[in-house]
Formats: sequence, C-alpha cells, structure tokens
Amino acid sequence: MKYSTLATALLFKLFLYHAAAASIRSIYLFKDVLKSNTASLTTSGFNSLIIFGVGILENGDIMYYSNTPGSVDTLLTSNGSYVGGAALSDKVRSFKTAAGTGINRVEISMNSQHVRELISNPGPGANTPLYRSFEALKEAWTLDAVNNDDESIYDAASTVAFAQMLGKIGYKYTIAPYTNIRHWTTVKTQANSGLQEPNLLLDRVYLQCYDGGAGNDPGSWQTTLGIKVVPLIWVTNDSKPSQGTTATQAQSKFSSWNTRSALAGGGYWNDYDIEKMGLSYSAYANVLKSVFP
Ligand SMILES: *[C@@H]1O[C@H](CO)[C@@H](O)[C@H](O)[C@H]1NC(C)=O
Ligand SMILES: CC(=O)N[C@H]1CO[C@H](CO)[C@@H](O)[C@@H]1O
Repeated sequence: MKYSTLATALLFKLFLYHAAAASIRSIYLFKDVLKSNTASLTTSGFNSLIIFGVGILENGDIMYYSNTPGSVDTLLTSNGSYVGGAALSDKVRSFKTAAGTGINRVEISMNSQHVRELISNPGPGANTPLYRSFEALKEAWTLDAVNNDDESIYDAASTVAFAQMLGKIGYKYTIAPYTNIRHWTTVKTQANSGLQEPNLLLDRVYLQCYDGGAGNDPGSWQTTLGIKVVPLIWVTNDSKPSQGTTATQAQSKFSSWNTRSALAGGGYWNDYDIEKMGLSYSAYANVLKSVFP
C-alpha cells in the first residue's frame, strides 16, 4: 500500500516533469498584436509567444513601442497601474484562452533601458513604481515571463536584481543573447543561484542565430551556459534578405543543430515578416513540430 502510493507519486512526478519539459516552439511578435493574425499565431503549433518592443521609462512606467506602420506607442502602466486599455489586455489574454490555442506561455521582450538607474534608486522594493508596474501588467496580460534582449548595457548586478524582483512578482526570466556569452553566463549563474529545475528563475535562453548572432553554435552556448538553449532564426525578410530563412532551410538548420546536441526547442524572429512576405505560419510551425515534438 505504502509502496504503491509512493510509486504512484513518483510516476506522477515523472509525468509532471515530462509535461513541463515539453519542447519550446516559439515566435517573436514584432507586429502590433492588435494587427497580427491571432488565429494563426495560436493554432499553428507554436506554444510560446514573445511580445517584442516593450520598454521601461525613466519613471518606471512601461511602454509598448509600435513597430507597425499606422500604430502608435502605447503606455501600458502609469505609476504602478495598468492603463493600456481593454482591447490590448483582451487580445494578449486571448493568446492562451482562444479556441484551439496551443499557447501556454506569453512573454514580453525588452532591452535594459533605465533598469540600472531604477534598481539603484528607488530600488526593487514592492512599493516602487517599477515593481507595481510589472505586477499590474502581469495581472492585466496574464504574463508568464519577461525576456531580456539587452544588446548594449550589460550590467550584470542590476540585471540580476531586476530578475529577482520579477521573480518575486511571479514572473520567470528569460534572455535573448546574440553575443557576450561571459555576461550572460554571469547573469544565469547568479539569477539561478540555489535554484533547481523546475524552479529556475532564468529558465529559458532564446539564442539569436541570425544577423549579429549568425555564427552562434547553440550546442557550444548551452555547454558554456549550463542550460539548454532555444535557437532563433529569422524568417524570410525583405530588409536583410541574406538573413532570411525559408521553412525548408529552417528544417535543416534546426535538425542538424538538434542532432549534434539536444536543444530545448526552436523559434523564429518574427511574425511581422511572415505576414508582410505572405509566408505560411503553418509551414514554419510544422518545422518546429517535427524537430521539437
Ligand atoms: C503613485 O501611486 C502611489 C501609490 O498608490 C501614491 O501614493 C502616489 O501618490 C502616486 N503618485 C502620483 C504622482 O500619482
Ligand atoms: C524585424 C525586421 O527588422 N523586419 C523588417 C523586415 O523588412 C521590412 C521592410 O524592409 C522592415 O520594415 C522590417 O522592419
């Protein structure tokens, strides 16, 4: 009796572990979420959406920057309250609740502007505008994680303090490096100090393997970082065609990387180009489903 209870508990743990360890199939949302094709984004086979272009202002408010013609920048929080409007919160919430959705994780992606200054003064306390802004936005958008796409500041101490503040609010923290592996190794090691799977704070690494990061080898990054990575490639694009990757080319890139060292999943930069270039969400998502089931 005792033994079988124990066995059941162990099996359940094993099941949970595998459920939690499902491969990551991600795409960055560069296009205004109010204008992109939500049905395709949620039902093509992706499970993780990362909303690009969110930023912190000098006073700790959060802005959603427009990257789409005809859209305007939208203030999301003001002095710790959500002010982004119901249209946006309904849209972002729908990613995980729409009929037939495969999305189980939504992240926002930002650079590190103003993080160092705000973490130094007034600090990461629960009464600060910065803390309350992230708390309000998490609630309004039902977010799971904040993605750090710092490509210029690289201040490890404030980055880790910010990540820990987000962890207290209930976010996971993720990174999107293209270079500076030493910085990211420091951040990962400090953010996850004393933590084990599945309770890691910094639980995902989306590695840019295009443009400035075109030479990156996901296998060697994950060996150095000590955590599995999710390589990102850029879909066919008319601004830097040389960095564009068709679904067929993506299939061979992802599968050859994954054969050499088992990865956490794969992902794409970005939805705007898929729609602008008239490409198929399903074709790109099917590649991820086949290499990272
Ligand atoms: C910001 O919010 C705090 C907490 O609700 C409040 O005490 C403070 O007066 C507000 N500041 C401004 C400028 O509205
Ligand atoms: C993500 C990105 O840089 N997309 C670019 C693709 O090409 C168009 C047109 O050249 C640009 O406007 C986009 O910014």
